[in-house]
Amino acid sequence: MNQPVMGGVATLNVPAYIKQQKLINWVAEIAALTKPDRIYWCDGSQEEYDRLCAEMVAAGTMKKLNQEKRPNSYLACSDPTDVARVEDRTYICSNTKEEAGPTNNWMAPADMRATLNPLFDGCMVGRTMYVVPFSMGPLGSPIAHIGVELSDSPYVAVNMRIMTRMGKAVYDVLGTDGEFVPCVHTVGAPLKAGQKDVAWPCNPTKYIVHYPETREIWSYGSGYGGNALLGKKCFALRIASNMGHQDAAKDGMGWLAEHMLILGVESPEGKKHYVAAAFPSACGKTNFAMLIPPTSFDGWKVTTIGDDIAWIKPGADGRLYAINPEAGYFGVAPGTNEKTNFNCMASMRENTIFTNVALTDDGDVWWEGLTKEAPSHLIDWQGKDWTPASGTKAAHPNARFTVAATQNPVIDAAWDDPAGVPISAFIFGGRRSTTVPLVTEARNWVEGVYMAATMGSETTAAAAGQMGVVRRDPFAMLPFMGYNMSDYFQHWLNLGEKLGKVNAATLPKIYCVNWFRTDDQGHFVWPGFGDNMRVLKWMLERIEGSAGGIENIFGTTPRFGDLKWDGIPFSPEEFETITSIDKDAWREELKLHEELFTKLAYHLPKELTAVKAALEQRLA
Ligand code: O2Y
Ligand code: MN
Repeated sequence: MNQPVMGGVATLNVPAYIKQQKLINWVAEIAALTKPDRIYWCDGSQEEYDRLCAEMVAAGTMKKLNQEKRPNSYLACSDPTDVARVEDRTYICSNTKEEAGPTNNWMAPADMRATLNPLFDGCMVGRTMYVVPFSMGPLGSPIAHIGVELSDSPYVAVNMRIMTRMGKAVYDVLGTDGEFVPCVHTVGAPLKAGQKDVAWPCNPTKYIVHYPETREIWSYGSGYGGNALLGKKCFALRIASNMGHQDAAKDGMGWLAEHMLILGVESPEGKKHYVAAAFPSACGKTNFAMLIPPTSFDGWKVTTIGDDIAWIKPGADGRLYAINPEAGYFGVAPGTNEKTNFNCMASMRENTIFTNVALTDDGDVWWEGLTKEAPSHLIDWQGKDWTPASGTKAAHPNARFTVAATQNPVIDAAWDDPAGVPISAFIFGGRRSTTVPLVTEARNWVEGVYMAATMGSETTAAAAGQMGVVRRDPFAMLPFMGYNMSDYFQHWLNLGEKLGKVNAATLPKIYCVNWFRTDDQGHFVWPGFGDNMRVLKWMLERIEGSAGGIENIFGTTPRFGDLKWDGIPFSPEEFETITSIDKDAWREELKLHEELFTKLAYHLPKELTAVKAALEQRLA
């Protein structure tokens, strides 16, 4: 291969197995801009992973945990200012503001490039640039796509190995002219000659930038999670949602990139369906994806395809086929325990990277909610001594674990199937203490799209005095939309219409759920977790045509007797508390839908305003 001349910085040393000149030229171009001291081409091997982790242990970025208690596992603690996704620094730089829409930050691509160029110039001086090739989805799957991330963070390289199919084999799929999404990431902390590094380099200035037209991602200043692991939210949701929409202009259908878990549910009779479910961030998605049915549901099985993101394409048979583009879970640790998610705890018994949890005196990890009682002494996520009397959280509330999907004891047999799995239903869930019933089946696709478009969640953090305010989060995609939200609604409507014409019988059913209704004292009424199986079973039977329900103003809901109650003392009165429809509350709710629609007025599909008008009529 032709090795382009470098601008007096690191030599490229391209491995012989890389055959694509366009890729090599791009790596050379970014290296010339960012000026790393070294370039390292990741091969994705176990040896490489172990070596990079050992280097991070030596550098103080990670601690190796007690090998007996947590084999091959590490703890990384970030800079206290770099602990979560930065939505206010995230941009969709489409050619026009309208294409990004009113829910996204936007800057004209040329202006953003002019802003970023000086920041990226020399940003990797003193560091190694890791070339990280990855496939989102099973290698070579017709639903999968390839990305290459250039990053100066070894933490990113090892996390990407868990979270994606990362390594040498990706170059075989890429060949001499395959497409890839170029992702450039820097922690934004160049090192001067002789300057000592810090454990978690980052920069107070942060930019997470997407250029949809050229399908590029540029991330500056953060080493954390969704800001830095660019295959996840940046590629698999923002860029991919845009690609799925653009592709509709080519093939008439396009595809969907959704903030959805995918699970399989099988009845004792062996009837199996796959459902995809969208919930806003930190709403128990991983728990639902790994649900263990109550003991009274003997013979029912729930298996996981994915816990966060789904790529969904129409098949020739008119069905929708979904893959999990990821290969691992980057889940929230606090609140996770053997009771809330046994399978998740089992997944992270070994080979796990923990970020921002607390360290126990015997070299294991701890976080709030892991055990009833906290240990008497810990080192907290900021490296300080901690006791229960400290009055602070030992783990950061957004502390994470990174584990391979293959460690999940209930991984679905088809989780890596390049063809994907057929989707029988979509579930949309918000966090609402009032108004929205436990479960409602949409009467048709358009009504389902309306439910998803208007879903909302009450803010749980008392932050900024926002407690209890409903934040609209259409399709749980608000922070992850790669184009105009109203065009996205239209894309869903178009897809449903076209699929319905191929085969109306296999068009997925759409459900709206709410596990979070409270009683007069503000206590949750629905037990949630494994008991959500009762709702899943009803859905499955609705799909099969065997379960009853009653039609109301908003769709079809189960009556008390339509759900299986064995093994739980749940009364019809309690059921009424979480399923009743308060017409006055709904009149207020529809005013809030109107507010949302006013904000999204540009290109808002008229079908949705028609659904709203029909709901208003029924309420009257
Ligand atoms: O804070 C972060 O960077 C992680 S955000 C995240 C991680 C895994 C799955 N979902 C989310 C999310 O915010 O939806
Ligand atoms: Mn998520």
